[in-house]
Amino acid sequence: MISILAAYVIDRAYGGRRRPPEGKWRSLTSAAVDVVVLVGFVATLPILLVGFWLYDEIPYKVALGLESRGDYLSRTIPTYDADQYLNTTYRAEQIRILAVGGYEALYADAEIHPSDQPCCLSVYDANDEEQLLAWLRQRRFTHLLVNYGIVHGTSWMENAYLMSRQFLERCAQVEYTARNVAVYRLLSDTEIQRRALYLPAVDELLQNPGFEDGEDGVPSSWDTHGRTKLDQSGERSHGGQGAVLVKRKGSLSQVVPVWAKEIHILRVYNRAGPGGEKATLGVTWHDVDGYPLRTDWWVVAAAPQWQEHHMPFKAPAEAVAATILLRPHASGTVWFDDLSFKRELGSLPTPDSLSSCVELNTPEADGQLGRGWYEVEEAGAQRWRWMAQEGWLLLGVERGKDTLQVEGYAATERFQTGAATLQVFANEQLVGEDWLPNGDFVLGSEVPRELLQDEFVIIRFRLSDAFVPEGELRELGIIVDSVCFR
Ligand SMILES: [Ca+2]
Repeated sequence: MISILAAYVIDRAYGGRRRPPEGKWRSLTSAAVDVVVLVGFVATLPILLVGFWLYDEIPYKVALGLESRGDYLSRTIPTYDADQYLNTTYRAEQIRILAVGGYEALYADAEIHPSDQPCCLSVYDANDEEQLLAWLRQRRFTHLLVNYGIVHGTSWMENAYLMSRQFLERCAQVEYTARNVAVYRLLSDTEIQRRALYLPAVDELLQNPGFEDGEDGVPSSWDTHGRTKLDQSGERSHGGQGAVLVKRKGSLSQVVPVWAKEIHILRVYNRAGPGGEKATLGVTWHDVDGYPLRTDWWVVAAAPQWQEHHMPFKAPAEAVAATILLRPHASGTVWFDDLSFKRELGSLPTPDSLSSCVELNTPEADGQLGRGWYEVEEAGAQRWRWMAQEGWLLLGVERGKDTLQVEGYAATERFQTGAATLQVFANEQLVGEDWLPNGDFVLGSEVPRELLQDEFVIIRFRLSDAFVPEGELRELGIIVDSVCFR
């Protein structure tokens, strides 16, 4: 065990930014230490093997070459990955970090100060935005490194104005989150002023979402392009009096404020007008300068009756606004009514609470499930949960696991065509499409690394078909038992 501890001490002492002593003494002491460690290892190998799984905090795997130093540090030090993010994103002299709730100074290149040391305790005295910004700017802090694992258990930190949602939403930008640690960049005065123009006080981000206001065939708050018509007779609407008919090559759009990196849900009611079959819904994300970052497209069916569609979108980092666009897909005309665009989660990401493996036949899965799932059902010892034709969920991302495994049961004989395919999307990118067998199935899809950068990913399933069992009103797709990263 002594040798393990020796390796541990050596790694800590020589591992970070500190350099080992130079010259002859370095090589002599190093060689001596190596010999001692080697002899120690051989002597204690049996004990080592017995205690293999008991001492996760001690870097025996590193010493044995089973784990890289980076992986070991990342696993054992909560703020290590955040430090690496800062080290690779900024030059050390560019930034100055205030650490809230514990930190490891050794692994950050830039200057870092703990907020609970005498130097910085007075940051907790500030009770308003002006005082707090003045304090931070006077000391040239540019970033906050927050270890929520500690902050959430320390009421005087958690309740401080510095950690309030109000302050962080108005004056800081989340740049990085993982493992309950977040990095915030403090905004400049100009950025704060511009953000204040965007931040809404209401849940619903769209203006006039049910097309109840407008005149002369034009809905207020919406930009109309090409051929669109507001019908206020109440005879064509889904709710209230107004609905809009969008014809071929026409479109409706509106710019709304959004929260970077958060999930937003677009709800749309649509039905086919003359010649209409499908509708295209687009969300274009913009940064603070109005520059378009990306457009996410959805194509949904348009039936003769009104149909409700729910679509999750994840805002990119840097996004402050989005343009919502509605139009018929390809040709024909489509009616739209009763839209809604809201953010789904709270303001702060909740990284550690999302599991990378969800067992859907338990009620505990509810916290990660979006739309499209029914309640858990039970008969004897059996428990199961049906998905409708489409369903989505949030799945935590786990380092080194990029295969998405879906297990479930399909009764393909119940489908009209006797067969069905399942499409799997990760953050709206198609990552898998398979024919389902009749009976139990296990499907695996590789998820590209670039989709696994955040603490969670949106997984959406779409079936090519669904069925309504006799005597039931529910539309059923498949039973999903588990969705896991492996
Ligand atoms: Ca309406």
